Amino acid sequence: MQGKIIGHNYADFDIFSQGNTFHLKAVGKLRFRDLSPLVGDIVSFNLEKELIEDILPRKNELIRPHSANVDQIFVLISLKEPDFSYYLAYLYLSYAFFLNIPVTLILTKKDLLLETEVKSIEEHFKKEGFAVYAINNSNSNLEVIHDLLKGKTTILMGQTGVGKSSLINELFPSIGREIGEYSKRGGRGKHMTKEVRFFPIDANSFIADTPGFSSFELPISREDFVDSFPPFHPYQHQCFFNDCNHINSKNCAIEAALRKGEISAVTYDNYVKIYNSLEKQRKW
Ligand SMILES: Nc1nc2c(ncn2[C@@H]2O[C@H](COP(=O)(O)OP(=O)(O)O)[C@@H](O)[C@H]2O)c(=O)[nH]1
Ligand SMILES: [Mg+2]
Ligand SMILES: [Zn+2]
Repeated sequence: MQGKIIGHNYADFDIFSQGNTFHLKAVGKLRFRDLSPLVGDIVSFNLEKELIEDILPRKNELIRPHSANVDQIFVLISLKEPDFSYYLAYLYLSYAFFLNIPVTLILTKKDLLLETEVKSIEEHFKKEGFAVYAINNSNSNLEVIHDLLKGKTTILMGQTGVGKSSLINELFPSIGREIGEYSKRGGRGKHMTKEVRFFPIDANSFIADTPGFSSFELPISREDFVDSFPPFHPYQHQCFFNDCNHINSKNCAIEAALRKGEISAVTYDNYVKIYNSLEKQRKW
């Protein structure tokens, strides 16, 4: 039989197959192949022996959150509480681009910000070619988001408190995620989501809610980041130097586009900020 690993607790794996969830262990020989089962893996298993016997080839593998076969990433950034941050938005969008996984930007808590401000942030990202939606978890028609999930394995990324669990509960009340209170005083939500777990929505759709991370935890080298910043993609190979980092460089296509107003100053400044945060980071 075949199924998908939707969660695990040390060496115990939860496998979803044809509407049922089985709890199985992995045969030792997988270790010799230097393969450890990951959440998201499609595996073949033996129900009588209660063992996972093989892992099918992976479409992709993410280091953070450690998982496999992700079809799309939803980056959730709150418009308020926590305050909206271009920096965090670009951090996650770059990570998805680096992984070559389709990404949708979801701006949450639109009820807490003026309509005009929401529109201007939305427009900023639309202009750069991103798929972007502004939502309010407590009062909105989330059909569009619901439809995007069909037939896919989707990971929600974003800082604590942006409304990831609330969105899952709003779309699929039976999943019943814990909602953390966003504390205004501490400026941080409580950490409630610890490990990756895919929740089956139907036979071939899954959704996971993951903890956020900072630029210091971004598993991308500085060199890879230079090629992974989505708004710069239309200008690739146009700089004078092949390894141009687009910061005070000679004949840089990005800096030229910035001067012409084709690239926004906000976007460029956040690129530099993320680039500098990766400076002292080890290579992956
Ligand atoms: N005003 C407003 N609050 C929201 C919205 N979505 C979630 N919240 C609140 O934000 C807090 C954090 O939500 P939660 O879903 O736990 O965020 P997570 O940490 O990303 O999973 C909770 O107090 C929610 O009630 C929204 O659309 N509007
Ligand atoms: Mg949560
Ligand atoms: Zn350049």
